[in-house]
Amino acid sequence: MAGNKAVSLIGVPTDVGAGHRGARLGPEALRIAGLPEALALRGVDVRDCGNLAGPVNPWQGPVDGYRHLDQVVAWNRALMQATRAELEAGRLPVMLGGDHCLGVGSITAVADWCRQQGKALRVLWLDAHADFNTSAVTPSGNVHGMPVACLCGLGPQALTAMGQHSPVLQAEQIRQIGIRSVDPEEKRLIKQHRVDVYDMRYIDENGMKRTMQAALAGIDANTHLHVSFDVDFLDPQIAPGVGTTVPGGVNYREAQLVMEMIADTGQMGSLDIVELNPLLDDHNRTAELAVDLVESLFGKSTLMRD
Ligand code: 6HN
Ligand code: MN
Ligand code: MN
Ligand code: MN
Repeated sequence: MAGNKAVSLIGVPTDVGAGHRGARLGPEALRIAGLPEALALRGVDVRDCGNLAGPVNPWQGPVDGYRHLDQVVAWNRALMQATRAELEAGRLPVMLGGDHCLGVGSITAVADWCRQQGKALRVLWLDAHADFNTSAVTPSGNVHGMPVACLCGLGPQALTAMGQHSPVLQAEQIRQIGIRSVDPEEKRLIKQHRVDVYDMRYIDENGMKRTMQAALAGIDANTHLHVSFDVDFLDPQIAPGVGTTVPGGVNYREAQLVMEMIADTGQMGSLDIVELNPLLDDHNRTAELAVDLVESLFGKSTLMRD
């Protein structure tokens, strides 16, 4: 059970990959919302590693289809090293973002570690967006729209080959849930690479229980489950504190069920919490909601079962 594991919080205060500034404040907002205390109350041994250091956001336009690529690479390198160190120490890394470009560094470290341990890796990508753009097709140049493509080997070498193996992931290791905003060329790439996408239409038609049963199928005791939780997965009415809100998202009860069903597998080995932008939030309520959901990920059930 993930709840018995020792957890390390790794703050990564950057928004170099985003189109709005403010996600750099995410780690502090999550701490102030009580994340360390909430995990400790669940019996988790929590170590807060503090925040990583990295380059400032130059706030410039795209160059060759990427905004701030050098800075994105620097932050991801630092995160990859920190994540690897916590995994090697036998701890479950929880990355406090920061924008979603950071998924490259955290998941590259996790994938290397899984290979070394002979573990299977499954990535759950909880997001309104598919994050599968490339420099050729991106509408924005923002690298937070590209991490899944990078992990599948599409992107600049500095991001696709950070770890010991490239591509880092095969598309069949990924399940995307909550998707409702995909750019036209991005959609073509997702289909071409056969990424397993449970979009909002699928969730509406099948319900969240069946969606999660499908997304979690095949996970066994040898599976390391990495959860990459982009807060814009949630409906903006309950989670306004993100730069890229998309209406029609996952509601509170659905989100709780997602987290509870992940907890029930007992296989979560690493977690990203990304895209929280406190400057756009309402009195930190999105951060508090994220903490509430993370409690469920670590076994706090709203049911009478426990
Ligand atoms: N995120 N598809 C849009 C883009 O600019 O590439 C939005 C990406 C949002 C990324 O929220 O992590
Ligand atoms: Mn994302
Ligand atoms: Mn998103
Ligand atoms: Mn709570």
